Amino acid sequence: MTLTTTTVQDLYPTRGTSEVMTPRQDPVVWGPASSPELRSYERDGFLAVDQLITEDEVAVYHAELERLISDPAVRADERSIIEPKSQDVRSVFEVHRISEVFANLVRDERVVGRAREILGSDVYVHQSRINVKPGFGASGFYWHSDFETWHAEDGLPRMRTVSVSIALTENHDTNGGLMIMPGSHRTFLGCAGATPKDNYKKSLQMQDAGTPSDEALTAFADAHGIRLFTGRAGSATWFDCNCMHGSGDNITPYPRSNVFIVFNSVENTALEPFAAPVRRPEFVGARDFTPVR
Ligand code: 6CS
Ligand code: FE
Repeated sequence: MTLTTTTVQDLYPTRGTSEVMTPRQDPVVWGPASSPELRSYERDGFLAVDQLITEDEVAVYHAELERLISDPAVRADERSIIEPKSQDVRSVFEVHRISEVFANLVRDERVVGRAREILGSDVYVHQSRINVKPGFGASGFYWHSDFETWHAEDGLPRMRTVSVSIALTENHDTNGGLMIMPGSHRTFLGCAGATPKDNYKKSLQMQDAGTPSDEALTAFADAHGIRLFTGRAGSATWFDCNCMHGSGDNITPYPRSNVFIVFNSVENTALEPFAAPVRRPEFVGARDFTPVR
């Protein structure tokens, strides 16, 4: 019997000795871009939706977020990331599995239907999280491409992954909103610097490995500009896994809470990390590829 180890080609090298830019080798919309929305998503790498869920629904999901973050068992769970300074809960991962309320949101046709349309296949949840981003100093996320991490550390081979961030509180232009560089999704920025072991423990608070250089960020910003997303609770931003994005600190009294769901195509399931010594835990990078039904 011959054992064949199929070595998968790494189309997007990253975390070597120096930064390397690779043109995107994957479609953005994996099916016919048959609507103005899909065409603008394909062009920009994102789609802003004024109201994805109603105010009443926001109240349900916001109440569930509050319930989760005030549950001592959730707070003590490894799925919860705590703000270093204030000791507030910053994020809770895998909410689609620990909360029936958020599991329903994932299955909602307005959510999973759009993900299937963009990815052109059945989808499963690679990651979900609630981000509380409380006021009075919650820190943001420095510039990064999610796919760079999901490729390097979770082993996603192709750019066939889409995220949706649904606002559960008002996203003002002052309270640390999501910023994306429009069109940046068409270039993969391979970052310099190897991934330390257990990197996720640090990176979920403040990313280090996988951080672009000032020169690369300047080139991207000069070429693409920067768009800040604001919107009322219930609004949403769909964005491609390879968008260069980040968010600022929130020093206002107004929390910027959202629920963030990452859909991956069932044709693009996680392999072994392409540039990390070990896999991340399943609550950050799913290994259950059951399609969302
Ligand atoms: O490492 C990750 O998977 C997470 N980190 C950030 C800053 N964005 C994407 C994802 O939630
Ligand atoms: Fe991100």
